Amino acid sequence: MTRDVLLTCPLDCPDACRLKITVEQGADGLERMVKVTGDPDHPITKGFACAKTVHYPARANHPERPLYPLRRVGKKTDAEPQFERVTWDEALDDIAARLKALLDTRGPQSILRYHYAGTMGLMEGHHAHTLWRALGTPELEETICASAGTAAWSLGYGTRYGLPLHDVQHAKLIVLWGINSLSTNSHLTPHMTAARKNGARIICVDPYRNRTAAYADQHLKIKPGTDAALALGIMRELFLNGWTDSNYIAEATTGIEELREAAQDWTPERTADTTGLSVEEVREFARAIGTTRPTYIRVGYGMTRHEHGGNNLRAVTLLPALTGDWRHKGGGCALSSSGTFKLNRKHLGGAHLVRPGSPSVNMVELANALEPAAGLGALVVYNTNPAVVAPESDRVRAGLQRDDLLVVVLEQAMTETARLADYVLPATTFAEHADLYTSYGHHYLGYNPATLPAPGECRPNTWVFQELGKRLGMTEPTLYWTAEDLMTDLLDTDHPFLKGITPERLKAEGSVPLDLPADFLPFANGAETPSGKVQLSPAPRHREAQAQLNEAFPVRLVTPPAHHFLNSTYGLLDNLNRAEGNEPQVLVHPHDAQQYHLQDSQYATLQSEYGSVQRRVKITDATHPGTAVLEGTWWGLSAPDGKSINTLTAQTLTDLGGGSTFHNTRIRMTPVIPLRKIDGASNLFFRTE
Ligand SMILES: Nc1nc2c(c(=O)[nH]1)N[C@H]1C(S)=C(S)[C@@H](COP(=O)(O)OP(=O)(O)OC[C@H]3O[C@@H](n4cnc5c(=O)[nH]c(N)nc54)[C@H](O)[C@@H]3O)O[C@H]1N2
Ligand SMILES: Nc1nc2c(c(=O)[nH]1)N[C@H]1C(S)=C(S)[C@@H](COP(=O)(O)OP(=O)(O)OC[C@H]3O[C@@H](n4cnc5c(=O)[nH]c(N)nc54)[C@H](O)[C@@H]3O)O[C@H]1N2
Ligand code: SF4
Ligand SMILES: [Mo]
Repeated sequence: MTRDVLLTCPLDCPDACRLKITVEQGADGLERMVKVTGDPDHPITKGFACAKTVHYPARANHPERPLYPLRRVGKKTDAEPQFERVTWDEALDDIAARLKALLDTRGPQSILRYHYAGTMGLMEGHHAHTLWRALGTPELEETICASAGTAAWSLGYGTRYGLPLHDVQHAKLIVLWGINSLSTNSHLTPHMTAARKNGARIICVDPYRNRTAAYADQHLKIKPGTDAALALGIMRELFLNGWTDSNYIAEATTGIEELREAAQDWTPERTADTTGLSVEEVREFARAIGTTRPTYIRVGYGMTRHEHGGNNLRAVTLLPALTGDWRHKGGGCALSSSGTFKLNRKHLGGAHLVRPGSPSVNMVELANALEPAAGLGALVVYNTNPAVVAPESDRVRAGLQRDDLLVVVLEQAMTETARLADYVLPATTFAEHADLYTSYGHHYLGYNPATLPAPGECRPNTWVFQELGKRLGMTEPTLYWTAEDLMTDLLDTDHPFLKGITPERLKAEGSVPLDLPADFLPFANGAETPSGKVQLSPAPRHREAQAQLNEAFPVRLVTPPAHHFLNSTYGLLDNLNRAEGNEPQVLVHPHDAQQYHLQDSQYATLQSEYGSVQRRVKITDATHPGTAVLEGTWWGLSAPDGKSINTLTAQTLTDLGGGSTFHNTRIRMTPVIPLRKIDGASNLFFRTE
């Protein structure tokens, strides 16, 4: 017997799709999900789910999914971890006692919560932090993804607003700048295709020919980390040719003279030299932006994952403030639509409990935080997989393996982080718990009831933290809220964007559009900044990376998302690993292959300042000389050497927002000769030439 249910996708993706999920009753009488597609009636989802989430049932029903609380019995350094099943009471009593001992002897600063956006749910992703804030443990600076972009955007524009997706069809020029949208924002594609039918041209600015570059009419293959130079070069042409909107600049911006001055030295020749583009490409790109209204620029986070990523994004996103595109329906720029969700966040995640001046840890610097000298006694991980996704993986793993550190991991999968835990606590999926969802790509608020029974003894994060809270004597009422309590509080606001959205309506309709003005042109007359204007000062600058390429590390490695993965969420599914080529591959330009003696399909050692990995080489002119690309944060278990690509990446922080710099890594590549291969084993043995 099957039935269909509609639920919002919880994953860290701008599309926040409304999914049509077929559930079937098993022999045990319990319902499970068996098929996922998109809700055909949802205006954004339009009936399709992406190439990855159609496989969600395989991860929800995975034979290795943890279904019961597990306690480590073997050593953390064992190659195959060993756990024993324990009851929830045993696990929670012991964890609570150990946290209590730490609180009493070493204080709250000895305990760190570590999480990210494995679920975007406001309950299980955000409100789950309440216990830790009530206890006064250090704040976690959530910097691994969006913080450089957010900081850069907020300097210029204040709030993150994006235009409604259905307005994109009005654009006559679409620029996809540092975003592989066909993979990472796939529900934008129908709107771009509609615009193209209306005569729009599509240009992609990216260091390599990804799916999006292939879809675009033109690909500008920029050198990584040089976007500010390109944007300043375009600005110079805009000023010189009178392609600026002087009314908009006068009425809606401040700081124009400073920006004009910053741009004035960026001649097409200098811009071309810095960015690796031709003079002609620079001129033509500037002309296209300067003379096409409306121009819609969709920026991704790619350009922010560099040392000067904040300046890069700031420079690019200020272009529509010069052309006045913000006044044209379908024009302007989009990074995220998060700011549109004007919820009452006063109590979300215990925000009201944060103590002024409380210590904080930047999540990018986890490797440092796990050093014994940093004083942590316990790490509680949920909604993230740091053994794979955080920089300097070798040190992160060594830290997680410390015998004197209590590591508790709440998980839906036996990730490499879970495999290093003292306790693995089985977590529910989005179909098994109630939650609310905003979106960073559109304007619909979503609600999912708990729809399927939790398999085994899986529990929501908030349930686990409430149980720990009780054992620790915590009386903070918001800690014990249900998703419904939270929803009622979040919707307790008079903001016009939320007019008419009540908990009852959200529960009845499941996905509800915000009440935005029919013509939503959020920056047409200024911005939500201290001056009320779009702030062009301080003018963005181009700066060379400190981690400059040199003889020892002559190649820049970029590690963007893979089409069939969602960060590391689907890394356990063999079919999706196969769809990505079975194992991670490094894309190398023929010129570099020749220079470093690499052969197609053979292995190379990739060495950075922080570690080394071995990867199969794919020679392709998709990238350019001096830039190598490796798509996807694969599980180390799927790599020939068992290591994550983040073995190579640095904890270096961005210029603005203290963000991650995953696309900034300098490496050298040397060939490897396989000594012996054991069939079926994940470890191959290699000798480096
Ligand atoms: N299929 C899929 N979808 C995803 C994800 C996934 O893993 N897989 N992850 C989700 C998450 S968490 C996020 S944050 C988003 C991220 O989605 P995006 O914003 O698309 O991803 P980025 O890593 O920011 O990289 C985007 C592009 O920027 C390019 N890039 C790198 N450096 C530079 C540069 O200096 N300048 C320019 N112009 N481009 C550069 C990369 O080559 C890449 O093609 O996607 C979400 N959606
Ligand atoms: N080299 C390199 N590294 C990167 C990136 C890159 O582009 N290159 N991208 C970075 C970016 S943008 C991001 S956002 C991070 C993302 O990295 P992560 O935050 O680690 O995201 P995922 O890898 O998707 O892992 C999320 C985990 O949360 C778990 N989870 C999901 N829902 C729940 C729940 O309800 N409860 C519990 N307890 N667990 C749940 C999932 O099972 C999954 O294992 O990776 C970063 N790392
Ligand atoms: S991962 Fe993104 S595109 Fe895929 S179903 Fe979820 S929200 Fe939609
Ligand atoms: Mo992200």
